Amino acid sequence: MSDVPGEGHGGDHARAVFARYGIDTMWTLSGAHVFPLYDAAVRGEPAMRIVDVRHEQTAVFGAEATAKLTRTPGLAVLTAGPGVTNGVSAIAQAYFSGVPLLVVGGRAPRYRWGTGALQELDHPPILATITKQATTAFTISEVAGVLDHAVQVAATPHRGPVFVDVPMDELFGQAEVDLPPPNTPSIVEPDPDGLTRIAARLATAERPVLVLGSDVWMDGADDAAARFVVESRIPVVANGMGRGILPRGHPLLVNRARSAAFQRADLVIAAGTPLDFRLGYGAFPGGADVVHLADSWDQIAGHVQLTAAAAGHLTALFDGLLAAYTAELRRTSPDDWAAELRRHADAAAERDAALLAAESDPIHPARIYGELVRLLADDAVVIGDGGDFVSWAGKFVEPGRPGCWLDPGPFGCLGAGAGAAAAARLARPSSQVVLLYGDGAAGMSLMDVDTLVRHRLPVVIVVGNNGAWGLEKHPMRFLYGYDVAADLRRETRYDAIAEALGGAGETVTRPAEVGPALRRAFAADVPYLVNVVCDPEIAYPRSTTGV
Ligand SMILES: Cc1ncc(C[n+]2csc(CCOP(=O)(O)OP(=O)(O)O)c2C)c(N)n1
Ligand SMILES: [Mg+2]
Repeated sequence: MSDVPGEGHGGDHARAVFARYGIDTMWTLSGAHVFPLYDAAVRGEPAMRIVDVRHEQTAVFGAEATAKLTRTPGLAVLTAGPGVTNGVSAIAQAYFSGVPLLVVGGRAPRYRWGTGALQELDHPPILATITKQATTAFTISEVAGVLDHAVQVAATPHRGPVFVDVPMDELFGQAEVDLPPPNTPSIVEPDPDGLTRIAARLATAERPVLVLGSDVWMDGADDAAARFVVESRIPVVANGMGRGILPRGHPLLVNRARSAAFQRADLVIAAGTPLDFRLGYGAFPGGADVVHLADSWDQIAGHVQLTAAAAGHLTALFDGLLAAYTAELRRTSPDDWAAELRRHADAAAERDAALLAAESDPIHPARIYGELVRLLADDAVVIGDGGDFVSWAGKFVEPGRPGCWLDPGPFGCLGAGAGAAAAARLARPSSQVVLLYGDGAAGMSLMDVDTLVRHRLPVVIVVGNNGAWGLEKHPMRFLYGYDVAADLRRETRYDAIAEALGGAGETVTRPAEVGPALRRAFAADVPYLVNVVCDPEIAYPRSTTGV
């Protein structure tokens, strides 16, 4: 693909930018305002893949998951007005999760602006607070340059979504335009003195814990992080896309001993994750010192008294920290501490064994995971979209590799499931893809099983059907002694919906049926939904409410 789109409409110019950054998939739902982008996608050489969905949120969630799985910016094309506003929650989700995303919006024609054209809405002010940049390319001659810059902004740490809309008349127009010269992204090297100070503190720590978060994966630092852990022998708690950097079964992976780790630690190094509600806001019960490592300075926590912080390219950061630590005279050995946490983690796993094999009727949600985890290959992609049902997954499913776990991140928006599942099947054609839906969450994107069917994207879908918005029902009961607006129907046949849309599935009501049903789902060559009717009275034992 040439860097010179030359003569063409605005869609051709945009496509030249997409090609420059390896963006080969367009997530969209049709609207006349954006037709030139489709025209360029299908006429280009090679043609771009267009994934047309049933709701714009699925387009953006699909683009977000593409970016998470491939570490290439995702692309969603949304038609003007309601197309863009339907994408807003998913754009916010990508913003909170630091995911590079280019959202191109249609826009009412420039020559009619202010006269009441269909869907005439000024989008950038709506998007301003949930994007790194939201702007309009007002003329066709600006399209390539504005988009090129926007992709670079999205992909520069700390990553995030960007939005560009183009007036319809300009997008349909013709012009001869060159792309701006390619720009080599600058890499922010961490400050070596800062790393030396952190290494010195680590050398005196008796009970250090390292937290690996999503940005470690997104910044391509998963290998460097694993090297650092293996050499330093520090126990690890992983969250978000940091899960799998230490594969399941690794002796230093102590997610199952998380409470003990944070209660007893004297030093917590949090890498590539905000010190938010998921990490007790950075105030650990045992009063641990806290070191924050991030991909850029603007991510370093301002609300925590940090012992030290470092920011920059996370691979350079882990490698630099390892070199500095190796040069230190170690005054403590982390091995006894790691062994202590290992014992906690193993004891937790033993305690879980009974739950995972529970024969109770109605089905305990943990039983579903008891059956599922033994069927998962190392490279299986697991997607969580729901409340309690997905919290159980977080406890029981340990990925075998990095880049295989998709959760909503700190924005916690239900509804990403179908888009994420489609993206996962496309990004990992030969891997198992499992979508875990709460029955409530399922209602937000189940219609996009149609998209999975039309695009021939077989995935395994498991609905934890407790007939409730469980994660809200139980806390409301706890607070008020009753609950309201929290009930759904366990009789609802989510599998029949999948079937009606061209997929397949079955309903399971007995514990012994779960395993065989999952095996049939993995063997199917269409999207296959296993609707597991489970116990509404079981609440996930939660230690944090997120507020
Ligand atoms: C878009 C959106 N709306 C509402 C919520 C609030 N919320 C969080 S969890 C939850 C319940 C989810 O129910 P379900 O998917 O059935 O999972 P369960 O907790 O029952 O296992 C709700 C409503 C949210 N996070 N996102
Ligand atoms: Mg539910």
